[in-house]
Formats: sequence, C-alpha cells, structure tokens
Amino acid sequence: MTLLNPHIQEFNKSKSKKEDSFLDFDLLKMDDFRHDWSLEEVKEILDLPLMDLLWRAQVVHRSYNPGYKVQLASLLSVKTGGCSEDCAYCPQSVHNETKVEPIAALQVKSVLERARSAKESGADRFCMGWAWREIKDGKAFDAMIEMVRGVRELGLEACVTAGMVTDSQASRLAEAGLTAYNHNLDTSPEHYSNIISTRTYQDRLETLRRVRLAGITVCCGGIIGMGESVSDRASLLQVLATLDPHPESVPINALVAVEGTPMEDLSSIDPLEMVRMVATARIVMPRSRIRLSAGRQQLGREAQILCLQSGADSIFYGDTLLTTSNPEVEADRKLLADAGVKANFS
Ligand code: SAM
Ligand code: DTB
Ligand code: SF4
Repeated sequence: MTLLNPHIQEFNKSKSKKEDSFLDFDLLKMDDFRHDWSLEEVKEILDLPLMDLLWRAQVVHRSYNPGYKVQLASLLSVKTGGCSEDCAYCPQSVHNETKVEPIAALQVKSVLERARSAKESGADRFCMGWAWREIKDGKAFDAMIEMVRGVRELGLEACVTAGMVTDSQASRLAEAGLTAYNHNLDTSPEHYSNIISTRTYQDRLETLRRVRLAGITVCCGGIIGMGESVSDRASLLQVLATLDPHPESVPINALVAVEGTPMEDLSSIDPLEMVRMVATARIVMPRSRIRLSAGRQQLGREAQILCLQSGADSIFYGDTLLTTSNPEVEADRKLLADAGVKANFS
C-alpha cells in the first residue's frame, strides 16, 4: 500500500536513521519488516532465555532508535465514564460498578489549555480519549475536530481514541491533521470473548482498516495481566505484526486492576513479563513506536529501565492516564535521566 500522508512520511524519516551501524547485524536484517510472522515464531521469541531476548531486542532497538530518544505522550480524558461497552478491565464501562462517575465532555478551550501545558512540560504528543463505543456525527464530533486542529497548531502530534469510526469520520479527522488514532485489539483473538462481548475482534480490525485507509497512522496494542496465557500474548503480537504496514505505534499496557471491575482481584503481573512483551514487540515490529503504557506504577524503576533498554521508545507522561494514576512527572524525568535516555526536555 502506498501511503502519502505527511505524518507517516515524517514518522518514517525520523525512524530510519541508522547511525549506530556497528550494531546492524545479520540478525537484524533477517527480521526486518516481516509481516508473515507465525505464532510459533513469536512464541519462541517471547520464551527465549531472558538475556538472549534482551540482547536480540536491543540490537533492533539501537538500530532503529539511535540515541535512545523516548517520546513523551500526554493523555487527557475528554469524555469520561458512562460507556455502553462491557470491556471487563475498564473503569468507564456502565457494566462495571466503579467509582468513576460520568462527566460531561470537556470544552475545546480547556482541552487546548491542557495541551499547551503538556507541551510546556515537554510532551511531544497529546492523546485525547472519549469513553464511547463509537464516534457519532454532531456537535461532539465537531468539537473533536476543533481539538485536533488546535493541538496540531501547537506543534504537537495529536492522537484520538474514541471507539469505532466510519470512513467519512476518519477522513474528517485526517483532514483536521490527526496524527494517530488509537484503537487497541487488547488481547488475542482467542481470549477476546472472555473480556468483551459488545463488539467483536473483527469490528476492531475494521476500524483499524478505516483509519489506515484515511491515511492516519495507527496506534494499536493491548493489555497483559487479564488472565491470558503466554500463547495469548504471542497471538496478540502476531496479529499486530502481520498487519501490513505494522501499526506505527503499539501501546503495551499492564492491567490496572480497578475496584468494581470483574478484574479487580487479579494479581499484578511479574514486571519481567512486561519486559518480555516489550522486547518481543520491538523484535517483530522494528520500526513501530513501542509505548510503555498503563501499569507503570506497579513495574518499579528497574523493570521500566529494562523496558526502555529492550524496546520501549515512548511513555505516557503526566500524573494521570484517563481515570487512573501514572507516575509523577518529576519521577519520570528522573527515571529517564538515570536511564540515560533522551526526551524532549533533555
Ligand atoms: N473507548 C475507546 C476505545 O475503547 O477504543 C477509547 C478509550 S479506552 C479507555 C483506551 C484503551 O485503554 C483500551 O483499549 C485499553 O486497552 C486501555 N485500558 C482501559 N482500561 C485499562 C485498564 N484498567 N488497564 C490497562 N489498560 C486499560
Ligand atoms: C492505551 O493503550 N493506553 C492508554 C491510551 N492507550 C489511551 C489508556 C490507559 C487507560 C488506563 C486506565 C485509565 O486510566 O482509565
Ligand atoms: Fe472503556 Fe473504551 Fe471499552 Fe468504553 S469502549 S468500556 S471506554 S475501553
């Protein structure tokens, strides 16, 4: 597929410098830009002895991200709670009895003020979330378009996550300058029906196809720690890595077990499982941005640094995600400085 969208061209340019050429081994060439990964291959990578996995992932990471630059993405929930979908992990679903109360959508002006202050604290990308099953045409969508324009005018990348989209909505978002649309597959096709019943895996793939056709970059990933097997994790990565092109952005979330959701009692994952997931995503999708997303507070500094070392090149930056908390900005600045990776403010 030929994509002429300027965001995609810009993204490709920024990700294709190979300054660390001494690390450009045959190993890397062998795995470069494949879209035909088998489940067995992905499982084998995910299951490598940890040191081998880290080494292999780092070779790819160093080559595609010379200088270890990390993108800082700031998140804002524009429309919170009251969502009709039954995603078992989500504090914003009406099917879950959580402490999140539905709140009227934020106005364009206050969203843009938040975007401006995110930029001042060093964010490169501003991601806006709507707790919707799908976008509906009308005033709220018109406001979303204004927000996208405003964020782009500030010189930030703009990302929207708001459920399913139609072709014409995707085109309007593209015209407004939207950089990326986030729509996660969340888990493997096999585990999916244990998590969500109100929309299908195929519906999600269809939304991704529409976003791609409109020329908007795709942000698509998933969550670990929802009772899935290691094979489910490999299966999610295999679906992502066999999309052609790969999603430009792949958020890897660890479940934030929120009180009042059916997942409230699930125990936290072993942080090394997150490291494995990030490293494997990096190997199978060499040029994608791998985003270390929800659940960082449970990971600890050392595991986050291993994630940065083995493939993560973006974090959500700011004290809150959508409705749950995220590490403090100062703690993240220190983490990145201690790890010796560069970000917008360094
Ligand atoms: N309603 C839109 C949708 O589902 O696409 C956008 C918002 S939704 C909250 C964005 C993503 O956040 C979900 O797809 C899921 O992957 C992630 N997410 C939501 N709740 C989470 C939780 N408790 N722990 C980890 N990730 C979560
Ligand atoms: C993604 O994959 N993770 C972010 C972003 N995309 C929109 C959202 C995480 C939400 C965590 C739960 C919450 O704060 O409500
Ligand atoms: Fe939450 Fe999005 Fe699912 Fe709605 S569609 S319940 S906001 S994850």
